[in-house]
Amino acid sequence: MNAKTATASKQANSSHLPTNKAEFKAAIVRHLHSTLGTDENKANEHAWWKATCAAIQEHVLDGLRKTQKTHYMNDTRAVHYFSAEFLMGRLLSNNMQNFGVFEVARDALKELGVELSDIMEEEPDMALGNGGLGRLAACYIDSLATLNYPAIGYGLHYEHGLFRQEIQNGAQIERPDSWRDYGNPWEICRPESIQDISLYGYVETKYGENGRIQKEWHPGTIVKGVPWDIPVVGYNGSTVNVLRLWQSQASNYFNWDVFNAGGYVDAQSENVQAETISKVLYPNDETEAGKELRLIQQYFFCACSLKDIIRRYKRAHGDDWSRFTQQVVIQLNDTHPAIAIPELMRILVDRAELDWEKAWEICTNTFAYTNHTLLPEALEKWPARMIEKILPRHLEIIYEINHRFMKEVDKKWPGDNEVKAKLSIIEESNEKMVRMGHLSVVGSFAVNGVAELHSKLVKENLFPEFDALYPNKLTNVTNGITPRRWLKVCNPKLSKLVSDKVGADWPLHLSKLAGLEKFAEQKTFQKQFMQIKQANKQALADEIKSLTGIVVDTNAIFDIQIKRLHEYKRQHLNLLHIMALYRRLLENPDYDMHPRVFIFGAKAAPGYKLAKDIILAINKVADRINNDPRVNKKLKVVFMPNYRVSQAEKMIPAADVSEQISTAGKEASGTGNMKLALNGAVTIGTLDGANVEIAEEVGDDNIFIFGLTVDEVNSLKAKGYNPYDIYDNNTEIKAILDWLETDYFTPGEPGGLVSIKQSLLEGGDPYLVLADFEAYSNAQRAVDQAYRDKAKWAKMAILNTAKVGKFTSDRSIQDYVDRIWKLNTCKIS
Ligand code: Z15
Repeated sequence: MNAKTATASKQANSSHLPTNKAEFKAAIVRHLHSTLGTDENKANEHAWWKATCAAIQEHVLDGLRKTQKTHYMNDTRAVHYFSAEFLMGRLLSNNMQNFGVFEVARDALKELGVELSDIMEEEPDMALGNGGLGRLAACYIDSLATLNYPAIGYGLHYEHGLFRQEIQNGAQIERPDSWRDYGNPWEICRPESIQDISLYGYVETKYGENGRIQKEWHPGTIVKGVPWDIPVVGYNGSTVNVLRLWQSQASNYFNWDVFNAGGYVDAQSENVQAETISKVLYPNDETEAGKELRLIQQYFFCACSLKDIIRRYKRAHGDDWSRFTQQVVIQLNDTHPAIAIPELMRILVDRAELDWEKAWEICTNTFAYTNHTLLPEALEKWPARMIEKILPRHLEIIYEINHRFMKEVDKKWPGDNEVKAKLSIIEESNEKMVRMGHLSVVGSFAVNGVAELHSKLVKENLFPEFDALYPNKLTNVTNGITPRRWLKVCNPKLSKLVSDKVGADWPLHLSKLAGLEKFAEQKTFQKQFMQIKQANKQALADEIKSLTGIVVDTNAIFDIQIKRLHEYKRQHLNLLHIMALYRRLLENPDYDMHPRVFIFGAKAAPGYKLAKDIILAINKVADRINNDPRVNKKLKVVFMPNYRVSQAEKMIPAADVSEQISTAGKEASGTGNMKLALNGAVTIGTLDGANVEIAEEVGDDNIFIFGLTVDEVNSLKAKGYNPYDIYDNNTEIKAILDWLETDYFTPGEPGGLVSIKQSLLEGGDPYLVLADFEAYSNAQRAVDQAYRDKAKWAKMAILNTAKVGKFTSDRSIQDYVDRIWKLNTCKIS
């Protein structure tokens, strides 16, 4: 670069942010020296990674400062996205792309002798979530920043995110995740915004002037909430919002009374208790744990966040609550933050001394609630006694909310005690339970499901009476994914090809992908598209080799199922079909099939026995097949250990086939289905969740739909489903299930995999695996046939990429804004 250009770029950029290659080189070296205390010769890859992050962070902090100032000056209405999980993954490549400095920073590093793709591997995933729900929250805050909406994400600063998975002898072993062990270069601690949070204790009833009853909560413990801000950078945009995560800390470093009495160790243990709150993410996806610590986590982050919101509101509006609902909307990501509803009531009634009616009006115009599941085991209920112990005042408030709600129900259905029992926030079982879903519906102004089918089932099956009582409260917002991370960043080759064809602004206007349709049958384009797929498959094959030692053929169909391990997602249906193919190949070495590699990635909740058994079974079957030269040329099975966001980014671009095979009615939406289709994988799937809408978009010719529909599932269950009828009459299914009981896959350990057979027979096959097996097997045959016709397959793959523009999370966010949040965009100056 010549001196003239350097001066020009400095002038254009008064704060001297690195923008060109020379400036990036200088900034990275400067950070090596003065942030990391090392130099170009001594620095290892970790140091280079950190120095690069620090150089990018200069842009981040500049954008953050401008955004916060602009939002403050304009007194903007903002959405506050409350979520127990944010599954962010890595941030470096995303932040570089979003500032448009990816190439220049990569070239700068190259001249310093450093490969960007190598140092990116140094970044630990920020895995503060389990699966779809947490990743959805991450996509949504990305889109909010990209679309220039004022928004804050609020959650927990877990010291340990989702466990790291190791596979030993085929079984899952959980190891602690320590994402911050060597420091996180993105987060900023904000001690000036620490909050005190009360827990336990008792409620005192006082009688004020003119007989007004006053309640005062005398807490038993106070813990500190320390906020950490993670900047959230919008694409091409100027907005940098924040994700604010709360860390718990003992409110006094020493309990001086105990300390002075000589109890130094006891005084320390007080600290541990408070600090336990944000220690670890609960690893259960879709199972409510019922543990005291989990409820405390939920309350802790909600109480911190509400105090934070109210402090900010009061700074602008003082004690005048009349404009609160104009400025603040709070989205509850599932019921995990539902305790925020009685907490806001407590603040308004006990602290601000508003009338109940006024407070309730504010509350019910502040909250909106997203339901993510119909599975009964995922619907949170808390024992009233547990709430009473931890949050005595909140239980009183919940009872009062319910009392008034029951009067409303009585008005609508006079004297109907059955409907009251059904709708009550309190379940009058042996042990009284608080139904957090009911509390959320009653306390919110909008309730949404996450895909058309799911929202319909929420209305018709989960909350039908609520829909009658509150017309128009229940609605749908179909999920989405950010095309920045899930195409632009993870699949650079395809991104470039797409940009060449439809223009470079598709990451902001994903429906422009439709411009690819006209090339779907063009030979040269098909060739380019499939060559990229082939290169991505080669990269994944290398990754598979290095992680598992398994060698796979990139001419084989790469068939991928990646998601949490759960019976309803039916990884075992996939496995049974793999065993069927294995059997067919053994019986007939000429069995006609295109070579296929079945690839899995999945974590099981540590306490979910059958899920762990399915992981074991996949690995044991994989071992046997991969080492059987009789079938090796046609069939391989890979279980990728430690599936996580950064692993997904490597797997998704390489997929030919996307497995979306849940029992109809069970998967609320799914989002991996969208990511895979966007990257040109063809779906084999049931009519469940967002698969239905994907099928609508891509058309029946470009997807393999099979299996029972929701209605068929219901009528089969109603007439009485008996899996033995299938087992007894289908020789292939019988042979496969019996195979599991032998020691064929578990040498020396007969019956090592029998629990799967048992769940499908004695267990009653609750997710209808056997009922859907034949349809699945036939659909797989159709996949096999289609793949052999290269031109046909290329066309299908291209049309998948072309037709899934609907599923950008920008569209989801715009739907939330239009239907629920009513925000205005705010351009950053
Ligand atoms: C979770 O990941 C999902 C639902 C839940 O109730 C919990 Cl606790 C965790 C998933 C759904 O299973 C999936 O279908 C959906 O796409 C995702 O939430 C995001 O809405």
